[in-house]
Amino acid sequence: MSSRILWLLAALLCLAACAPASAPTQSATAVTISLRFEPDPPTVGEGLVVIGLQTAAGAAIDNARLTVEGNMAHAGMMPVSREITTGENGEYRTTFDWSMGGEWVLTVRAELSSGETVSEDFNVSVGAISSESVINQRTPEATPEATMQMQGG
Ligand SMILES: [Cu+2]
Repeated sequence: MSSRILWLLAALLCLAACAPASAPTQSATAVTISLRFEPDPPTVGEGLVVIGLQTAAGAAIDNARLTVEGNMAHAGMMPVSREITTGENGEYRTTFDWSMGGEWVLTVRAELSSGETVSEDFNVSVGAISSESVINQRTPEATPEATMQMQGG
């Protein structure tokens, strides 16, 4: 097969596989949800998540109730969630504990004053401070050196 046909096949497969997931989760009210992080990009530990909420026309929405839930793809991790009830100039801030480095999906759900709910998923790459922090084993007591010292003493 030529590479052109392969590319077409890949494109078709992706269309079939991705179409349901990429369907807009937003309802009739056009609301733009944006995200930024401090630090940017986020790293393991406590950081700040700032969610921007705007109408399609670009007006700030301050009176929504937001929930943010972070999940990682692998099993065995507790989701991290936060709730924010006040915005300022369309910005909602919350501290967020990135408990592990790697790929996260952040689900932002906004309940508007009209009672309508909009939500959107964001993929977030969280940088690890060291390779060890990816698997959350930073306790010095667990290192072989510490164990040996204890046995020797
Ligand atoms: Cu994890």
